[in-house]
Order: sequence, then structure tokens, then C-alpha cells
Amino acid sequence: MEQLLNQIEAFKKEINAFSATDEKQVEDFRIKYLGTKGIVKAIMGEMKNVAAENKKEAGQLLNEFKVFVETKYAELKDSTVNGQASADSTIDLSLPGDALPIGSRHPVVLMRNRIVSIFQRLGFAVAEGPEIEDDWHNFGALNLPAHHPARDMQDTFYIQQNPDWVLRTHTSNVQIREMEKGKLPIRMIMPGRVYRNETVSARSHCFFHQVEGLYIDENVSFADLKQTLYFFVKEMYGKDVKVRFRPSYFPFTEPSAEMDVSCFICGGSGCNICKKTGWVEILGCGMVHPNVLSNCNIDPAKYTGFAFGMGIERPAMLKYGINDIRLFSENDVRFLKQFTSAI
Ligand code: 2NL
Repeated sequence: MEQLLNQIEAFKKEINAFSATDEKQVEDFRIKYLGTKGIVKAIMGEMKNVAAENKKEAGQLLNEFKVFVETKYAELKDSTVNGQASADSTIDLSLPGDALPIGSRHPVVLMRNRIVSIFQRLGFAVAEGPEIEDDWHNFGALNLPAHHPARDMQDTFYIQQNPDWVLRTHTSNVQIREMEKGKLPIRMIMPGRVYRNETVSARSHCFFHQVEGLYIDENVSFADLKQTLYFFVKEMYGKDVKVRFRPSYFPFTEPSAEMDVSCFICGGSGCNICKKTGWVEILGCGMVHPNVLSNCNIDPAKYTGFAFGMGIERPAMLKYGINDIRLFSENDVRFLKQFTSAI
């Protein structure tokens, strides 16, 4: 009995220390311990030498040992056959793979895409151009004479090496370049980054983004402008919003207007966003000034056109509830990863 106990303990130690990295080693284990000429069988054979009064206890011990060996065998099989040479028995090849961590889109990009896709459905093409621009394309061609206040040093970043170069203050430079190409009609939308030499605060930044639009053809009227922008507003802010145009002034359009929508936060009853007026200004627009057409070699007697421009940051702040414009350019991942959308 004593001898039998020692034998079993020795084998248990040996088995505990056993590990297998392939199926062959597992099979060797099975043959050695569980085969017809294996150790379990051999020890079972020892039963006949055990004294009658110990037989019951010895039988229990042997059974326990057999279960112990079988359990070890099952574990070895799991970790090699199922896991294919992996020591990790938790791998389940039928499970779908882990999803790759994908990024999220920047809220300015989301808002730009929303705006651009509405105009694309009306047949507007997207055009882009340089952010460093010469004086003519940023100012001169746009009917901004040499001493116009909008050229003031306070508003414009000039390039030190060449005073004829500026960081564009609007994306109109792209329209000028498109008109200069001389291919008419033009129906285009120009999204992009623009720069103004302003003090950075929660509400304004020295660079921001805008979308401008331009439509030039024969017989384009202010009615076309209104209908195009009505469509945009209904798609952007919903079918129920009201629209109003106020007369305004831009050097590059005549007549000029600003467009307000009924406040989409309070519905017109008055809140902080609309400053209790019930209206929110969303864009500026007008008929392209004849001087601008002439500057681009387009005959203002034959062609007319409308243009408009709107910022992207402000509507994005209102839509996503962002209270500081500086968040857009700080690239804090905790901020950026909150914005998910299909477009
Ligand atoms: C605003 C107002 C506006 C334009 C931009 C434009 C461009 C050309 C000719 C005529 Cl090439 N006009 N652009 C016209 C009216 C308003 O922007 O508040 N933008 C944020």
C-alpha cells in the first residue's frame, strides 16, 4: 500500500511537470500513461498485491489517479490540437476578429461635408485653391481697392519675404481663379481654411473655415440666389425654419444681403444663441459685382452671377454644443473622438 502511494505521488509530479507543444507529444503522453501497456493499466495491475483490508482505499486512490491523468490529457489536447501549437487553450478560431480601432472625423470636416453635399446635389462642383495668395486674387480682382479697410494690416497676415503675398482672408481667391480660366457657365462650391489677424479667444480665431459658392451664367438672377439658398437652409436646418434677407454691403457683390434663419435652438421665441431676436445670421450673399466679372475677363453685359459665403465653425459649434472655438485646433483626442458620423 505504502509503495503504491509513493508510486502514484512520483507519477503525479512527473505528469504535472509535463508540457506539450505539438500533437505528437500529446499522443506520446497518451500512450505512456493511458495506453493498453501504459502506466495507469500497470498500476491497476498492482491491485492484486494489495492486502484485502486495504483494497477499498487503494481502489479509490487508483481511480483518482486515473481521472487525474485523463484530465491532464484533455488539457494537453486542448492546447495543441484546438489551438494549433499554441499553449493558450482560450483561442476560439470561430470567433470574429477584433474590430480595428478606426478614427473619427473632425467636427469641422463633418459640417463642411454636410454643407458641400447639399450643394453637390444641386449640381455645384467642388473647387480648391492656394492658401498663400497674391494681392490680386485675394483683394484686387474682388473690387477691393488699394486702401480699402478690409486690407488693413490688422485683418490680414502678410508674408514677410514678399509684401505681395498674403494668407488668404476668404476662399474667393478660388472663384477668381476659376473665372479667369474662362470656362462658363460656372457652378462651384469652394470650401477651405482662411486666415485673419485677430486676437484668439473662445469666440474667434486667427484661422477658421468657410464655404463659398459661385454661379455664373446668362440670366442668373437674385431669384435664383434666393431659391438656391432656401433649398440649402431647408436641407440643413429642417423644413420648418423661416428665412429672411437683410440688405448688406460687400465690395464684391451688388446688391448684397445677409441671410438669417429663424432660431433653430429656441424656435424663434428668443434665447442666448439668437440674442433674444429669434433670428440667427448664417451667411452673406449677393449678385457678383460687374467690376469683379470684368476683372476676370467675363462680359458683365452678357453674364450675371450670384455668390455667397458662410463660416463652418459657428454652425458646427451650435450643432455639436461646442463652447470654445479653440478646441477645434488643439487636437485633444478626448475632444476629437467624440464625433462619429457616416459622412
Ligand atoms: C460671408 C460673406 C460672401 C462672397 C462671399 C464672392 C466671391 C466672388 C465674387 C463675389 Cl469671386 N462674391 N463671395 C459674396 C458675398 C458674401 O461671404 O459672410 N462669409 C463668411
